[in-house]
Amino acid sequence: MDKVITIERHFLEQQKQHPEATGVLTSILYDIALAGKIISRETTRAALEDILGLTGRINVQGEEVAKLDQYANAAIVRLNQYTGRLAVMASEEVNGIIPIPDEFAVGRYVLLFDPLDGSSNIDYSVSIGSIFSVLRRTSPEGTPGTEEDCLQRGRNITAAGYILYGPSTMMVYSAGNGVHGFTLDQTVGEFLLTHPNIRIPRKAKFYSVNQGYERYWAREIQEYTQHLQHLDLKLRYIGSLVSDFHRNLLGGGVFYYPADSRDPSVPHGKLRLLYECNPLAFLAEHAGGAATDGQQPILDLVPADLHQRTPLFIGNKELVELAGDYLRGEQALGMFERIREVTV
Ligand code: P6P
Repeated sequence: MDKVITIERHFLEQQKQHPEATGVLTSILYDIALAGKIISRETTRAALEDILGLTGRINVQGEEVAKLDQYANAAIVRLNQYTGRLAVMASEEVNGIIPIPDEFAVGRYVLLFDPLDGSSNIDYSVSIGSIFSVLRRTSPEGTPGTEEDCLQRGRNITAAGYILYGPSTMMVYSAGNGVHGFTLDQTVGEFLLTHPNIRIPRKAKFYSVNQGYERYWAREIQEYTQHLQHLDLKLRYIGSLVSDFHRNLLGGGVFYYPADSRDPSVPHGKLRLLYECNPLAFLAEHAGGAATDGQQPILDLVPADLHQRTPLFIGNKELVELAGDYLRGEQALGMFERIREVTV
């Protein structure tokens, strides 16, 4: 029988590799894992407790807020605001920054999160997920955290990950030393290490994109997609980013949500830089993959707004780079020599 390693034990082992570590980041990651267990319990019971469905509210993204969205957001805020570990938080569900209430001490870290991504799938029992990233504050210690603390390049991320609420609940994270996956054992309430040192397989199996929007894409992306089809990749698209990313992380493939002309008010694609693209790009790069906006690495983008959107190409490094080749006009349909070795 393999060693049984809980996520807490793993956090501590990772911390030991940083002699200067004070244990604060470890505690933040533990609090996020605890929030994940609580949210997992609620997503499982949602239909039974009539908290399925919508609140009637519209969030800052102009999207209908599901009751579980609201619950997940509140759970993460409540579990983190009083600990004295954070200077400020920001959420995909909240318009501005989430300051630490005056009655609590202010800490050195910033927590950015999408409390329940893919929530439109909740009513259809499709897997959904929470996504997070942790960064060091840039504003002076002891002062209230600021929006600038949140508007940092993804390259500054200290740790990031997601909790996937699917057939099993999994937490996948990286603190910059490998990407590691844990599965929740509901009987003991512990996340146990099941996927150590995840690396994106070099041989791609899947491509993931909403082809229902194909007519709204740039011609280069239409050709890129035909190229992927010629490589006999399977189309797998759940419409829940965490699930689509997780499958490609483990099985090998590329996910993309390109810019499209569908809605002129949203010209850069639907996904949010801070809450979805940066944390997953951090994981992808630490798993040997890549993530770009089609032109440059996601992690190098300098955010100008808390809810900034960006096109996203993420997963298998060669397939992500191929998208850039098409967008720069360096690749055209039919030139296959560049990535034949990736998929044959
Ligand atoms: P579409 C869910 O709402 C989400 O933000 C991501 O989880 C998912 O990848 C994307 O939107 C799906 O968007 O336009 O294909 O339905």
